[in-house]
Amino acid sequence: MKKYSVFSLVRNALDYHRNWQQAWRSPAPKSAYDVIVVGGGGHGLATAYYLAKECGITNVAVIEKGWLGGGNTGRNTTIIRANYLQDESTGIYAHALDLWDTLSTELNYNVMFSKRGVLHLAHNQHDLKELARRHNANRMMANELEFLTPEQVKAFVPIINISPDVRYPVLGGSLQRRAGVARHDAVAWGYARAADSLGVDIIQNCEVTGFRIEQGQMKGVETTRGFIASPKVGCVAAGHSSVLGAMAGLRLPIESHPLQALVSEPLKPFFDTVVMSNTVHVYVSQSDKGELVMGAGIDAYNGYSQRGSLPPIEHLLSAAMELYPVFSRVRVLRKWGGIVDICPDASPLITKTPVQGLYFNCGWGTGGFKATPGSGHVFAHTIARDDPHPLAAAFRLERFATGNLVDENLAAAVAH
Ligand code: FAD
Ligand code: PYC
Repeated sequence: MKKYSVFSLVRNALDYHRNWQQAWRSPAPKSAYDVIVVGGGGHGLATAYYLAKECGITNVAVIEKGWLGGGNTGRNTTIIRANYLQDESTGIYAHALDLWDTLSTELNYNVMFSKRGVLHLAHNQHDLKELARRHNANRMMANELEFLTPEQVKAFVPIINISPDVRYPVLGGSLQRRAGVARHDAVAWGYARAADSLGVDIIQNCEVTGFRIEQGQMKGVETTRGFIASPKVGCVAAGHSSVLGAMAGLRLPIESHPLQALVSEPLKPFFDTVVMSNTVHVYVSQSDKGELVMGAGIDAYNGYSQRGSLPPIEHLLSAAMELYPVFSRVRVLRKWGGIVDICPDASPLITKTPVQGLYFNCGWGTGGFKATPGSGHVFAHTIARDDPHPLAAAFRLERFATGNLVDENLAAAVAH
């Protein structure tokens, strides 16, 4: 893989990027691949990378209907944590967190993973009990969390309002110090460049419009650029998973909802951690550019809009104002939405399907960015061996028939 130096940056700036080497190729689709990955978000690109790097399958195409990272990967608030309730979730999210630690080196691309801690606030007795339960479950899995009193919360986040007189007073908090944030588009670009250098074809502006399935076996995908053959297709198309499922005759247990976020004007650094507040539906961090990055809950109705409606924004801003009164002088710069696909137990699907050679990785809902490296890693294994990776086994489609759900509605609740 080509190394870049500060001199190449200066040279490229001075010649107006005329000779800037492309980070990945844009090949025409071949007529056939060993594996096709549908969806060029972080999860799809990571899947392709690990297929090539760890499973020795390099004849792979990633088919993306728009541009890389243009889905939820480039629209999320980048919170990375591994403090879920169930052991199965701790398995996959902690695996992802381990991979985040070395991801910049692995990809030779700075994904700006910043372990600034993620603090979950409790605002009522129910929150306190839920945090305590999750806290103990994590400690039993050797996943270190710390419980903070309101005074310790105030010492950790000095601008927070811990007055008991507000609608939702701060009663405590649970802190995971090795959690944090990363740069979302760098994750997509880093995986794309690394996968491309291993021979993966990345094909943008190409929509999958159908599947060719014969006698229950995958034969390939119909696309806006023609038919492409492959015996194995992995769908990683957050927001549109149920649409793709329907193309194969599958009814997935997924609902799609818009989820919104916004940023403020850039400010000097003053908020050096991440604070999430499930009950009042607001989460806040400060980006390296200085913007306050804030998110809300989902729109209550199903939809495919990448804008979202005003009530969640109003709700989030009133909560933010109560918790952080100094924000009242800050201006909002822009807002946007993404389409999240949610399973009834708020856990993902990483699964084979009744169609031989068709696999789905979806249903990460409002919380899949943090899983990106782990999700790609175990999905590549699942596709390559046609057998679920041990960390993915609990997330099979069959759980909705057997009743072995992995209920994470509380741990995911800030945005659900
Ligand atoms: P995407 O990045 O959405 O990629 C899927 C791709 O599939 C898209 O690029 C799409 O164009 C493509 N596609 C769809 N249909 C087709 C087709 N027919 N043919 C070809 N391509 C197709 N998670 C966290 O962990 N922490 C957070 O702080 C967080 N905040 C969020 C805030 C917001 C506002 C939103 C919207 C989401 C947030 N999430 C968060 C969730 C997270 O963004 C997603 O779970 C994750 O990014 C999903 O990644 P992905 O690669 O699966 O999907
Ligand atoms: O899953 O941590 C999360 C999250 C935060 C904001 C949206 N999702």
